[in-house]
Amino acid sequence: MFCYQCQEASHGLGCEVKGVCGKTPEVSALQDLLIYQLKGLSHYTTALRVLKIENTEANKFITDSLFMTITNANFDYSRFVARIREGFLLRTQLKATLLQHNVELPLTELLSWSAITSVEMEEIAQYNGVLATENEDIRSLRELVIYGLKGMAAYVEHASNLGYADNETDAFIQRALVATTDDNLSGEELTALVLETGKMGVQVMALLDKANTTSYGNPEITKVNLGVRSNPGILISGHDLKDMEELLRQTEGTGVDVYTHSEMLPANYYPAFKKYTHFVGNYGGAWWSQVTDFETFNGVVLFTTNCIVPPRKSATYVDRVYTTGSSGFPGFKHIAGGEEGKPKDFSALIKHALSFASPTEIETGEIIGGFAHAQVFALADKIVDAVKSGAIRKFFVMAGCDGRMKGRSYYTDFATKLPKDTVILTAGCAKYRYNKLPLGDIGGIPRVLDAGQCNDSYSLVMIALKLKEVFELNDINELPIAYNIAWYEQKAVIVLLALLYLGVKNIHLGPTLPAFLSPNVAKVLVDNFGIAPIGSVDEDMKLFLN
Ligand code: FSO
Ligand code: SF4
Repeated sequence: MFCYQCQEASHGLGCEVKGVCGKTPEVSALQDLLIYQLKGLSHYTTALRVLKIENTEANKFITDSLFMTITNANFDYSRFVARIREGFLLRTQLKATLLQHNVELPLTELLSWSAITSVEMEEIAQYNGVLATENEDIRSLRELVIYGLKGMAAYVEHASNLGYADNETDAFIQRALVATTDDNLSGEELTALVLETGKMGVQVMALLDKANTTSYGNPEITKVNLGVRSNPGILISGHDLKDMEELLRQTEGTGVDVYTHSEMLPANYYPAFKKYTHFVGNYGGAWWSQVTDFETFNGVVLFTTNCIVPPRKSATYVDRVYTTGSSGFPGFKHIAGGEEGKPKDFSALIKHALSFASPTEIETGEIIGGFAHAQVFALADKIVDAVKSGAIRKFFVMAGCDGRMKGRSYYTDFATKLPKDTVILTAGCAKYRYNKLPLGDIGGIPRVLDAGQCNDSYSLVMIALKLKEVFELNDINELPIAYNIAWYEQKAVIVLLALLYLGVKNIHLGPTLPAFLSPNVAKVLVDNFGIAPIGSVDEDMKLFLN
């Protein structure tokens, strides 16, 4: 196997024996093959699009499959085998439709390979993974695009679950997948595609923002309870708000309480969810703390997306964990999607939850959040006054992901050492490094403003653009905002590409730079965008404050 798509890539180079994330070489091979298959399918869908034929089944297959290969989303070998088989059927169907219009694509290996058994699949995968592209710069650019597409696909799926779809995104994703198979594209052309991916990332995040806020209202300032009650509970993790809604609906009146974990915390900020009295609050920390949080939670857990950590051998919670959507893990029970237009059925999970005791309390108190764009715009006068009076000297965007790496204590130390006249703008699970610290407020404005999930980084951009307008600046980079972003997986890649597309410069990226950036590609990012790795807390603090 070879995989270098996330921040945990072994030795900062790539995982070759087994994923640091727990991905087996076999699953890694099937993920590679699925991506290879998606590239082939995209040749067909792109050719069909020229004929003005849109295949919604193929569009969904491609985005959902990309999502399945995101780090920590799906470890279930059998689900990938089934998917690839489904892909073959789809390919036959797409090919036949093209033929009906007298179009036949040349049957290259990419468009004609087949595999019946899983062993054959693994064999074919050996020659079609990341390393199949020999030139390391071309490989780096191709993978940068593909990882951006994976992140984008996750957001597309969430939006589409709420009934918001746009064919332009599908067309782009598929065109870009085709481009990664084109040996005639130069480094410059692929670099342009990277930026175009960022542009589409902005569009997709805007669409998801619209889907979330139209469906559930604008996030508002909220004190989220961290303690527990005495009923049995369900802990919901991941990012899918439609699943959140369905779970709250179906648990109402059953005597089961609902708590959020990790990236589902921002669900607490939405008006539509607040009306449920059995929605208690948040339990535990960032994704990687699940190995202890799920033990003490005592109840049933539902993963709607990544990040799943393979349970330790001693884990006692395996039989009470469920997955849905693109997520999966062998040994966890999977709840498939409802038929078109019908809600998912969570009744088995709810019944299961009733057989458990209440969660063990691991902390008490509250955290505050809900500072997405509409809420911050409502406070704009106050914030602008604070900047003008000098009460707020600088904002620090510290969005992105958390992770298990020891070096991530940098972010806790950085937040702690920031001067009292600075404010942190955050989104994504990176916030767990400092969101429970007593960092205080500036004239009633909390020093940590949490906009929501990683995709709500879009809100942070909206806030920056609003401030630019208020202060009548020409360039977003003239604002007193520094970017010190933590990344982990491919959703952070699309967020980063979106920021680059919007012209944000001098982003510091940590805890380490991506292994998939070749020295030359990294140089392009450094030279054109001022991207830099993090240093020591004290050095960086000095740099940012000057
Ligand atoms: Fe975190 Fe995981 Fe949201 Fe990611 S829970 S790491 S960038 O999936 O998507 O922030
Ligand atoms: Fe390694 Fe990350 Fe790939 Fe997992 S997703 S195999 S940790 S690079």
